[in-house]
Amino acid sequence: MQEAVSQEAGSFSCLVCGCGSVGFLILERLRREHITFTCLDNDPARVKELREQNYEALCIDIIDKERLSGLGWFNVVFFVSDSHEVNLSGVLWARKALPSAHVIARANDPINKVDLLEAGADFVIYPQEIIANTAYSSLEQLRCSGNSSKLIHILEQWTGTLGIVLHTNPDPDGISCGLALAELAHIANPDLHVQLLYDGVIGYQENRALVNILELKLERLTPKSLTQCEYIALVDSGGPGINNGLSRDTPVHIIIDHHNEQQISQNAAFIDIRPRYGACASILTEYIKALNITPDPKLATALLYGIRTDTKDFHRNLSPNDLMNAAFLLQYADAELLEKIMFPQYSYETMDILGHAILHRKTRSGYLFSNVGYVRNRDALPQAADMLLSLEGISTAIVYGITDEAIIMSGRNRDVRLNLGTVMSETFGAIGDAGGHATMAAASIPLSIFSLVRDKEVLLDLVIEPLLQNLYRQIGLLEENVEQK
Ligand SMILES: [Mn+2]
Repeated sequence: MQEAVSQEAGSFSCLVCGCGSVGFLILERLRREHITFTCLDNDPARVKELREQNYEALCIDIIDKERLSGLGWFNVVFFVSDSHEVNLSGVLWARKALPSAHVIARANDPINKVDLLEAGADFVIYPQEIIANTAYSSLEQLRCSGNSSKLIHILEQWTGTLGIVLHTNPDPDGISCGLALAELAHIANPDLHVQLLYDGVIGYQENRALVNILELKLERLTPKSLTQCEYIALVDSGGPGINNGLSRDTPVHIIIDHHNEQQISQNAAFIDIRPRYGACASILTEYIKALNITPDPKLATALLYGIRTDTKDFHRNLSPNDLMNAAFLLQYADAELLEKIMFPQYSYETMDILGHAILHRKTRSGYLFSNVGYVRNRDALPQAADMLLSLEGISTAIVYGITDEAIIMSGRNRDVRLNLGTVMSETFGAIGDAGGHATMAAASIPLSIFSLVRDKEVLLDLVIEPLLQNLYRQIGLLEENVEQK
């Protein structure tokens, strides 16, 4: 789906057909904004008046297709005469002659609107009072926010069910993005059914609080739930199988992400990956802004919380956009709701894992490693790594443990010379799922047949050494000198 404007970058021009009261307001606005345009009307007297006002108006009848075709190429074409039949004929012509142009038509009643849309108009406006402003804002949106318009345009065309797949063990950033995309899909296309799907567990007491307090309906990602989806969207994940429960060959239609993993070749209709952004919620907030949508308090609160947690309260991977988007959301967010989500109680298990991580830490040259043994709640690992990174003298903290299915690692880093995401992916990418950002990364190495071993901690002790040796080698640490401290 090509964007109309991208065809002739730099030379943006409009054609205004019909220069009555509405058309004239549009001309004035275009001139004020220094946008190149051509205008025409079929009434010689009107054309004369326009010329007296320094508009180079042409005397052409909209139904004269030959003369219209001689005018050349335009990015946007307006048909805003008083006559519905004339406007309709113009739309039909433009759809054929200028297939990639954005066509805006004026309707005099709702039935006209349906006719014009069916004829291929991209946007239909009425009544008069708002015509000029609406027309201009659609033009502006088209120019400034190609991506959000494109997303809406794609969603509009779909029928059936859209499955929004969150990542494995979804975090607030992913959850809020799923919620935002569902809202955009609902606005673009109320008939499109949307399901939020996830696998793993909703760990972290704050994440559970987010889901419960906002009363979100998240469903399990299963082969059955997948077959019910005609379309799949990924938020906060760069491709199928990258930190989500999809197999790598699952066709995916939308990808919105801020991680910089190597992207698997994708034929998705919509891909927007911005590694510069601290949170994926920031990207979704920009769509909301560009589309002039007022987010409801729940959505604004969720997105704000997503940005806050992914940037660790504006301290980590922060971009100016994250701050501006957070400021935008703040006007709509519910402070009381945010308070409830942010300060829930810790579970006993999380507290135990944090305690274990502190007691079993080993450090060397600014690196800290900690074995937390068998865990059910894997989300306690990044919390432990976060906490241990604040220990004096530590620039990189890596916490590891074992679940029923995998050996898991979570790392946090503030040493600018080290890209922890790259280290993890180079060390463990071949045998598991691994990657992340320079400052935060994770790895998960499946146990496969060894998942049958009953004593997982013994298994971990048996296999962890060679894995750690590889990691030490990657980061240039002499393995024998990692000591308890
Ligand atoms: Mn994220």
